[in-house]
Amino acid sequence: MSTVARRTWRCRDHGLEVGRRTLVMCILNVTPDSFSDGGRFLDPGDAVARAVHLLDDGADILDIGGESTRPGAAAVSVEEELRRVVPVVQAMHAARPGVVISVDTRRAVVAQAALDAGAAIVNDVSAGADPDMFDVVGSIGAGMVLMHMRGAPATMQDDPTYDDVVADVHAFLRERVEAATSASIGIERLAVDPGIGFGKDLHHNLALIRSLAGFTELGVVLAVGVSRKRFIGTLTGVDDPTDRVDGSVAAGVLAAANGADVVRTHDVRPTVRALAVADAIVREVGR
Ligand code: HH2
Repeated sequence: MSTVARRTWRCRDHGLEVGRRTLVMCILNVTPDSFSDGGRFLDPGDAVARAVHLLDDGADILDIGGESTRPGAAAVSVEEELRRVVPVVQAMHAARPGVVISVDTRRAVVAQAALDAGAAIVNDVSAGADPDMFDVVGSIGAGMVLMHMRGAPATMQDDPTYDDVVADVHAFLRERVEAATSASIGIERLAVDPGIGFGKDLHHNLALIRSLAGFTELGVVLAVGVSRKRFIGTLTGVDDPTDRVDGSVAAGVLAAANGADVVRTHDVRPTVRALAVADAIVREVGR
């Protein structure tokens, strides 16, 4: 029997129901260098066509990013990040006004511009490190994802070590939730994410996915991104990220079974179908 509490994730004027079934956040990287879809959607027209396709496959949230955070990724200027992201948010908001758009950024300036263009969620892999970020999110009532990352993308995979990865990530996320709520972001607007692959080795990633249920105690939405990541390649022996769909779906399903409310993915159709089955078994509901 399901023990997942149903509640509403408030993101501007959207109320996303979580707990009944697992929500799917689809990934649209408008970057030249993202590890699996870089360079494919740089043209805004191509990006919008891709987004429409992902949404038609059943995604609940569209996550648009203009900076790759893969290990060793090159830095991007603010101007370039704005130039990549804002036109796509604008075009998608115009094409599908009801769609919940998330912007994957660490910069408050980019978050503000994306929110002005119609985004409703800020997905911040640095969990609000930019001193202006909480003000930007709080003043407009946006949703926010606070993700754990060890160090910076350029160096985060250089031999990451923890005393106890699950306890360390949990303590960090608790502190960031407290910082966000102290900065006047309502708890009903927050999500946390353990940041799979962000300064973690294979065993860290597996321990975190195995222990997700403990993060639900933070009392906010729990999001997880496993899609096509390196640990899937390590476990399956598949080098090409676009060929890691089945391993990604397996990890996404187990994340959901272990308590994730939102699964972030490049491969919407297989993920939605797999979660329909998983949710029916674990939560006794259909999509
Ligand atoms: N992973 C990536 C980027 N953003 N956000 C959250 N909340 N959780 C994640 O696990 C996460 C994230 C990295 O994946 P991707 O966007 O596909 O690659 P890149 O950073 O190279 O653009």
